[in-house]
Amino acid sequence: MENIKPNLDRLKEDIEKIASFIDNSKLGHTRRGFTKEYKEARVWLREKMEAAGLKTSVDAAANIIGRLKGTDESLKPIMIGSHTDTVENGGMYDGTIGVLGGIEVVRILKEKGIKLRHPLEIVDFTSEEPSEFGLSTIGSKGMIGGLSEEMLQRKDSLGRVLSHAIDDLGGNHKKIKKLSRKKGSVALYLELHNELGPVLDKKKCPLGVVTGIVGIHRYRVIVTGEANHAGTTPMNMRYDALTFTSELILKLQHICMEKNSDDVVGTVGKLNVEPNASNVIPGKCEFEFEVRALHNEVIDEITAEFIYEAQGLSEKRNINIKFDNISKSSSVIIDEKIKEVLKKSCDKAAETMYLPSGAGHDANHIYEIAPVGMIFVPSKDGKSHCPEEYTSYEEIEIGVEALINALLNFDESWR
Ligand code: HGY
Ligand code: MN
Ligand code: MN
Repeated sequence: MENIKPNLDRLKEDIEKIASFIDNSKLGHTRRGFTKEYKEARVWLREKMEAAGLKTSVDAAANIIGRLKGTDESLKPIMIGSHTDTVENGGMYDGTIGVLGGIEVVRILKEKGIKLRHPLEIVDFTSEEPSEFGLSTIGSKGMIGGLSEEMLQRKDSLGRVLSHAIDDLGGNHKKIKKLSRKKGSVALYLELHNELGPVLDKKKCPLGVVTGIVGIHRYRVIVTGEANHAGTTPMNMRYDALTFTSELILKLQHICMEKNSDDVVGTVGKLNVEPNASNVIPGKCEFEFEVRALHNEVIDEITAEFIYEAQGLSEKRNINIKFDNISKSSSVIIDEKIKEVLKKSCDKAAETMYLPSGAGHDANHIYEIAPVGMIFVPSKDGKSHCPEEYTSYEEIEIGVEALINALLNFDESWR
């Protein structure tokens, strides 16, 4: 069959349009989940889906779903998805190219008169990035019934409750569990994403087939020392929560670097200091850390070692420490058969290599109910989650072409 390419001008217009729904007071692209910009972007997105011929709905977890009928409606749907929220001061491609690329696939199929056997669902998953509620991948967790009552009751800094925020987006938190998708109810999940890392760009390879996706465990840690006068308290009479926290941060780095049998990474990316004044010894610190690896056992091992070491240090310094798990997503190893079909589909579009994903994705959760596959396009200089994030339109075009090939191949052969 001839190579089917997306209409790049149209796709480009969509990518640039959604990039206009941002918080202009921030750097780069900021469209945080549940904000005004996010809601406006999603109204526009839903209209785009309808215009492409998709029948849209919003599920209980506020995911926007556009459905295209298949010629055999007894088959389970193939799902293509990603997200349209961003991190703060983020880039314009993370997530958006997967959703908008999916809509472009639908338009191309229609123009070419191609009918799929399977029903097709294009999904914009609710708030994929870590949200103000201390939770990421809210929509995909919700879709599989993985949002616990405790999670739904979490509050953001303004005191808003997650369950209400989901309802406000058009979801229905009371029905999330009941209406969740069960194992086997989706034939296959595909996601096109920018790599968010340096491998493809460095190797000058336009396409990647993902072999596995890291699992992520996140914890909130509260360190309680004693605030006191920064001038009058001698160095050996202090219970400084921040110097202790610094020791912990370096400890996590050390443990992760020592463990080089697997590509494990650990990060403290969020830290609050109280009272945060130059002449007061910090009395309290609150930070969040995450550990990621391709094997869940490695994450468990590293986390256990860190917590053990931290507790030892806490006794030594007489400073209290408390750990709370915020979230755990399991790693994914992609099925051999899926990798094979994706490789064949990508090879037809451009040179392709296999690589793992160091970023987490909605696919981590959808994997609980369906086989998943991911295609990556390059991120220039490996930059992402920052304003410099960049993928050229030519690279996005190749990615969508590969996605079309993959969809057609799976639609024909997938059981
Ligand atoms: O944090 C992540 O890995 C993803 O970009 N949400
Ligand atoms: Mn991201
Ligand atoms: Mn993403």
